Amino acid sequence: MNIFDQEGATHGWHFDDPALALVIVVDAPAASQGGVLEFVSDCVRKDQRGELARFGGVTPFVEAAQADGLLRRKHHCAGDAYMLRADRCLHRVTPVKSGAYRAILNLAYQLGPETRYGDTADILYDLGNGTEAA
Ligand SMILES: O=C(O)CCC(=O)C(=O)O
Repeated sequence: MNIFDQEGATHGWHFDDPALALVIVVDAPAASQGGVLEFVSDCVRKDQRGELARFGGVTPFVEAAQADGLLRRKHHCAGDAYMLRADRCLHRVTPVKSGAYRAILNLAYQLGPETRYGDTADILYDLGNGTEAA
């Protein structure tokens, strides 16, 4: 369960280690208060992890995705749920503003017996600055 209850709280751009994320939104602020899901949408066609190095990091990759019309934004309300191919699809939740509260439950599913763990979610767990994805 992830709770954003402080100004600036964010996931930062990352991949998940498990392939699928079923996210149930427990509470969410208005879109104007942040907490909006952003993702690069061609993850079904290709695994974006491999693309990051070619682009030289997260920022140029996201800028290129935006230029190609692949950057999507989706605001969710309390009671919404969505499923994301989270291991192949770069995504983030935008920072929440002061006084905003967002809580989600992420049910994570693997697709196979082998698990590869990375470090792109470090910002989420306060393990790094999260500016680069591996
Ligand atoms: O809060 C969300 O909608 C996304 C959750 C997420 O990115 C994660 O748990 O890895």
